[in-house]
Amino acid sequence: MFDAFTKVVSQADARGEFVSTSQIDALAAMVAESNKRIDAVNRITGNASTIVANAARSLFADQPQLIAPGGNAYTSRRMAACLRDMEIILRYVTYATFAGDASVLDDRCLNGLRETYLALGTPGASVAVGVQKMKEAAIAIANDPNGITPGDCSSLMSEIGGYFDRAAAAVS
Ligand code: PEB
Repeated sequence: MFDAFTKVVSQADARGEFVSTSQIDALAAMVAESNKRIDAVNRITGNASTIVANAARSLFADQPQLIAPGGNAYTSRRMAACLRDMEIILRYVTYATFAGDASVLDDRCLNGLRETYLALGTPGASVAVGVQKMKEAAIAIANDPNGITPGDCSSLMSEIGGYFDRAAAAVS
């Protein structure tokens, strides 16, 4: 598990080189913008249950077969497992956002997830739709200019979107 700094160190060490000035500049820029990152993590974390519940409601409205008898989210036990999975994925996206690096998401959440869903008979493509719905909601909340010092968060939002896309791609 890396963050943006340890990733650069690990890559430099693998080449036997010092950290380059361009890498230092990039990390310095990340530090300069770090309040945005922390605010985004805070907002997504504070709204996690709303993000999960609304995304799940919308997924089941679009794909009612999931909650019909025989569906993979039918029975309270499976519904609970489904909501829990969405929350886990969202939680790892917040970790990756905080760290500025996807490796925690990859190593601890997405690695083997496709195979797990295949073995369970859980439709990965539907999980991916749920993840995309969480992405829209999370970015709308994190990027809301109200109640916060306004600034340009476009590159951070595309970074966060990329973590959701990575999760969706890993299961679909
Ligand atoms: C991954 N999900 C499930 C299981 C595991 C995961 C390991 C099997 C064990 C269990 O049931 O608890 N666990 C989860 C995860 C990590 C982890 C992401 C990462 C660290 O440790 N069903 C649907 C929807 C979807 C869904 C499409 C969006 O119809 C999910 C939610 N996951 C779902 C369901 C089960 C499950 C298990 C329903 C239970 C399946 C079953 O028991 O038949």
